[in-house]
Amino acid sequence: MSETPLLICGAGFKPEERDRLAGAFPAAFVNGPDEMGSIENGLRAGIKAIAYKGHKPFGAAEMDLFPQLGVIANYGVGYDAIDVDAASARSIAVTNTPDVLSDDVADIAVGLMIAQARSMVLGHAHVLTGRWAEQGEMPLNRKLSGSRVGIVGLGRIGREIADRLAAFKMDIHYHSRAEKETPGWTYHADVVGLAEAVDFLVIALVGGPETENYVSKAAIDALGPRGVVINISRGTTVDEAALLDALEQGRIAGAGLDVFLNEPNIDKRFLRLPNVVLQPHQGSGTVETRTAMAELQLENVACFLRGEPLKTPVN
Ligand code: 8YV
Repeated sequence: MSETPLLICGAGFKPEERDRLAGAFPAAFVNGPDEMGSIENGLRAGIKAIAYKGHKPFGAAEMDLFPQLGVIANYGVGYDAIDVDAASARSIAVTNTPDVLSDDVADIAVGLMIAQARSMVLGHAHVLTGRWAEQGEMPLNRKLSGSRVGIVGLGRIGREIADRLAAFKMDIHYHSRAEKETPGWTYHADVVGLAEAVDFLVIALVGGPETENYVSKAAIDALGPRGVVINISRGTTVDEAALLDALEQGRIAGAGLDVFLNEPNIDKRFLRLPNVVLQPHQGSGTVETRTAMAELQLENVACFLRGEPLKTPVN
């Protein structure tokens, strides 16, 4: 093994996550793929594994900087920032951190639905500003239990969301590439048909070019004036401009969003909307889950550097 086989890449790593990786293997650090070009040649030549955290593009040009690179271990289930085809073409393995975060992301999706439907952010302000004492009850809001929900993408996270909402006695509809074994749930072959049939549309897709604007303007229009969009996947999966137009014009009832285009510098139009609940991409952001994600990432790095099979390969 060369002296420094590991590159830790990502300004978002917490100090303890960085220390843990660097404690396991001699490591260098950069803030993002855009800084890889400035790593000194000798160091670059020895890098065999990269632990990556972030959403900045990591493509072929960056991979080619490291002649011995064999694995990119991503911190996160979504690896849309990494050009996996380019990695495969170079025999570089890519790993991710599935399963360990599904509960938390599903919890946030349900939390956003309840917060949006029950006006919990407005309710909080009603208490804090003294309006409750001065003006009395806040305006009535809307029942969530028993309503109709459509899940776009019934993968690991989508299914966790659906299971939770089934306990809310909701009528579960879904769209995915193929119909699944889901007794009592209704499959829709297209998203517009799904949106037409439900009031809450929850997006649980993978990111990347194949799902860009998957929830289109037509789907948002089909949702109608009682419709609420919940997105815990990636900002790219919905036509964000069409969503903003519909929210501003009251053509849908609202949205609960954990993900956006251009995070964290999101479109300022979101900040002026009264009918949204917004979160700073914190779906997996609990101490327990982030610890498990960091552990799985490290395990993948360790397996690779020790010549053992990878835990969670994606290519
Ligand atoms: C991020 C996520 O990984 O797992 C995913 O795909 O979106 C998140 O958990 C997290 O924000 C770290 O970048």
